[in-house]
Formats: sequence, structure tokens, C-alpha cells
Amino acid sequence: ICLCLYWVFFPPQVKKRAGGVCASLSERGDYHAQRPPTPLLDTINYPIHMKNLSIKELKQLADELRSDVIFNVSKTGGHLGSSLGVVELTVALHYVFNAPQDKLLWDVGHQSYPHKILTGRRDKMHTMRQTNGLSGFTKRSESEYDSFGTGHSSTTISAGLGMAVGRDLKGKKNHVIAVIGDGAMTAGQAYEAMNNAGYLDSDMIVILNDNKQVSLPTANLDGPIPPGVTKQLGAPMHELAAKVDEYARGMISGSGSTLFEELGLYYIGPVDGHNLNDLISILKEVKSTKTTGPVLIHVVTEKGRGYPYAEKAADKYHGVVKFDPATGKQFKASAKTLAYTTYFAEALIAEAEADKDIVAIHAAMGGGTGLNLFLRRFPTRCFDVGIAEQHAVTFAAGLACEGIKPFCAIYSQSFMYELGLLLQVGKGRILIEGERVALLGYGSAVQSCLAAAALAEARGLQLTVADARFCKPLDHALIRALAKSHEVLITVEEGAIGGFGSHVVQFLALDGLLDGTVKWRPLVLPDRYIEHGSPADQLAEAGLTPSHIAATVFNMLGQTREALELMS
Ligand SMILES: Cc1ncc(C[n+]2csc(CCOP(=O)(O)OP(=O)(O)O)c2C)c(N)n1
Repeated sequence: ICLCLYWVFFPPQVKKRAGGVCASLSERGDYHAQRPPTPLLDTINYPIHMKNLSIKELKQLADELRSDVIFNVSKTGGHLGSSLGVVELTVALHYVFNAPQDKLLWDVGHQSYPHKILTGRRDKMHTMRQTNGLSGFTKRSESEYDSFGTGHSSTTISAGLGMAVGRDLKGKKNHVIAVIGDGAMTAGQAYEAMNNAGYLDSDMIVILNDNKQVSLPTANLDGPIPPGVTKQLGAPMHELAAKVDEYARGMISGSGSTLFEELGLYYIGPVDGHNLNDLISILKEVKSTKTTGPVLIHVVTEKGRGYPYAEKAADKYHGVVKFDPATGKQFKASAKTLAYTTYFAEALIAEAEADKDIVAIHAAMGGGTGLNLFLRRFPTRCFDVGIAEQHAVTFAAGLACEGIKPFCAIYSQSFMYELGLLLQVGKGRILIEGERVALLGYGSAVQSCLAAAALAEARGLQLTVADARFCKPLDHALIRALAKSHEVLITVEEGAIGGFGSHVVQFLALDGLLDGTVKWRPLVLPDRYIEHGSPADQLAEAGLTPSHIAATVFNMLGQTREALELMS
């Protein structure tokens, strides 16, 4: 009831900025290599320190926070555009609610930099995404203010609902607020969670952060895709978002209810996500209303807000490397070789030139998978399905049923799933012929095997190195030959226990190859979580560097002196 009254007194509105510029400190374009002056932010270490600020001071705090985010990210790289878009929302949330008792969840967590600065981590922002430094996402072990660990998109409504129900079971009274982007909102899990939230009717607040950017037109090696293509990519999603708005205002549904209301959530919005007055009023109202069940507040924000270079960029500076704050220019290192993704995209384009049935699918990751390049060449044969990996795969299956040849690329740090044939399936190859010990590498571990062979060669031992290329189907002939002609066979993979090496040993055992004298050892990732850091640091922690591999070789041959030398 209070919420309805609220509508009468504060009708939600979205104000358009004239020419995209307004007069905040950061928006005046005062960017320098030096840290910007932040007198008010300097007095705020935790949300408790901002509780007595006036609205005017909170606005100043938001401006200082924005310039601090820009300065920090210019030194470390990271998710800039998304964080800039939620500066006012972050200030309003921490002003109105009492974290960490109230649970604040950030979906994906890539937009949590302002939150980190306001929750005791400002002095560590320069360590962001580095080994032993701050995580680029929210992380429970990093701070009690990070109520849920994220990175994977579209989980926060489910997790928030769990926290709300857990609170009720324990008889506690805190609030639960899940902030989720319009991109993350395209995933099925978000709707599964809302449906369940409507059914369970626990009090929780979902904030839909709608910045009209659903997918990541992330810069590829040759720069971001041009705005025209971005528009083409995003248009259907924007239409969908607009429809959601119309729905929300009761303009579409026959019954006059909104999409979210149909799912059982109370809808409020759209609200200008850069207007602190509006945000604070609405959040206070929702906070003080008792037993509402799940409420969804639709907040409209602008990605990259307040940093002109980000606002103008096609990718809104979603993810940036280090840059010069004064010019917005990013310091991109020129790579010696092409990225895997570019090889993949170029190979797929070559196949698709010859076969018109080939299409490509990705889940909001055109940049990360390299498929933006494919989109450029074949605009009608590339499908961005939103952050909906499970749908992407089944959509591909449907296409395949109709005789289309779909390549579905699912983005991951180290894993790409391709449907289709580019290499001879099930065939590996020998890269170096050696003696006594064979290294059988899988994926990027092959490079480490080659480096390990160089280390062994410097100590007088010539290793065999083979590239398995496939885990399934295995190259039985290759494995048999290696096992028969070496004393030791070592499988090396950047994968967990139960993967490639396990397949190999299963085959070795069944083929009787373990009944003789060959010794087999698997080198895999340890069965525990490895913290973020540079790939080199992570491999060192996992015991998978070339030195580790070479040391294993010498240990197996009983040459412990060489092994120790390699590890010292
Ligand atoms: C399951 C999954 N797929 C893809 C990604 C990669 N990803 C990270 S952020 C993002 C876009 C998020 O868009 P949105 O939720 O609207 O947040 P915004 O950055 O626009 O604020 C994507 C696709 C991911 N983190 N998790």
C-alpha cells in the first residue's frame, strides 16, 4: 500500500541529459595522471561514515567516487563502464541499507568497484585483479560486505532468495537486495529465481540495472566492432527491454499486470539511476514497507556514465586495460601472436566461405569468443542469444536438426567448446622425437611441455613431446606408440583430476599397456580453487610450469639432483 502511495507522490521518471553531459566533477573532464582530490571520500572508509551526510554531500561523494574509480582503473585495467554506471546506485544503497547485516548482492560482480571503495578496500584498489590482490568480482573471503561470490552471471536472484528464506527460517530481520543488469537478466536462471521468489513470497528486493547493453561488444584485437554493428547486435534486445517497460507500465498485458508482476514480484519503475534524490526516496520507502514479498525496482542507468571517453565508446569501456585518464587512450600491448579466439574466428570464417550452412552462436560474448569477426563477415549467420549458454547449446541442436552446421562458442577463461570439424578428429601429432620419456600435452599445456623439453635438453635429455589435440576421441595409435617406446609417459593438461589424463590411463589399462614396464604420471591442476592472478602465477601455484614438468621427468628417472635444481 505504501508503495502505491509512493507512486502518487514521486512518479518515477527518467531524465534525459542534454547532449549527454552534466556538471559533476568527473563529468567536467578534469582527468589527470595524478589522483584527483577527493576530500569527502577521504573521510569515508565504511558505509557507517556516510550515514549523516546530506543529499548535497552524497552527490559530492558520488562525484568523488566516480573520479576515484576512473583513476584506479586507469592504473590496473578492469571493468570500468559497468562500475561507472552504478556509482549513484551504490551510494544510495549503502546510505539507505545497513550492510553487512543487510545483504547486498551484485550480479556478475564486475560493477562492484564503487562498492569495494566504500567498504574498506579503497587502499587496495591498486592491487585489483593481480596475484594476491583484490578480486575483480565480489568475493566472500575478501570482505564481509561481499555477501555472495560472483563472476558467473545471473545467479544473484537465486542466491538472494536463498538468503531471504534462510533469514526467515532463522527469525532474522535484515534486508536482501540483489542488483542485476539487463544483460544478466537475459539468462533463464534469473526467471527461474523470480518465479520461485513470487511463489515463496519472501521479502527481498531485486534491482534491475537497465543500461541498455546486454552483450559485450568487447574490443577484439582489431578494436571494438563499429557502432553500426553494435546497434544491429543490440537492437532486438533493446526492443525487448522497451517491451518490458511497456509491459511494466501495464500497456501490453491484457490483465494490466506487468511481466514481473506475473512472476509474482511487485514492480516499481523505471527510476533514473543517476538521480540520488529519487533513488534514496524509493529505497527508503521500500525498506520501511513491511512484508512486501519480492519487489523489483527497475533502475535506468548509463554505462560509462560521467567519463566522456567511455560514454562515446561502442563498448562503453566495459573492460579496459590500463589507460591515460586525460585522453582515455588505452595502453594495449601488441601481441606477438594472434589470440586463440582470432585463430578460431578466422578458421571458422574460412570454412563458412565454402559452406553456407555454417552459422555461429555465442552467449553475449562476441568479443571474448572472437565471433564479432564472424559477425562482420556474415551478419545474418551469427547469433548472439544473450547470456543464455544453456539455450545457446539447445538452439544449436535445433539448428543441426534442420541440417544447419552450428558452431556454438561458449566463453571461458580456458575452455572453448566447438561443434564442428576443423582438424582431423581424434588425431594427435608428435612435435619432438626423443627418448626414454614422452610428454603428452593437451591444449595450452603443450607449450609448457615444449618449454620443459628445452629445460631437459639443457641437462642432456631429449624428450618426446606430443600434442594430443583431442581428449575425446583419443588418438589410440599415438598413445599406444608412445607407451610402447618410452619408459615414462607423462600426460600434462591445464585441467582438473578426472579429465584428459584419466581418459588416457583408462585406455592404457584396458589395452594392457600398464601390464608391462611403462610408468605413467598425470600432471593436472590440484583439486582446489586457485585464486585470481596472472596465468603464469596461477600455473606456478598449480605446479604446472615447465620447471615442474621437467622436474617430474627427472624424478621419474631417479635423477633427483636435476629435479631439485629445476625447482630451486
Ligand atoms: C554465465 C556467464 N556468461 C557470460 C559472462 C560474461 N559477461 C560478463 S559481464 C556480461 C554482460 C553483463 O551485462 P549486464 O548484466 O547488463 O551488466 P553491465 O555490464 O551492462 O552493467 C557478460 C556477458 C559471465 N560473466 N557469465
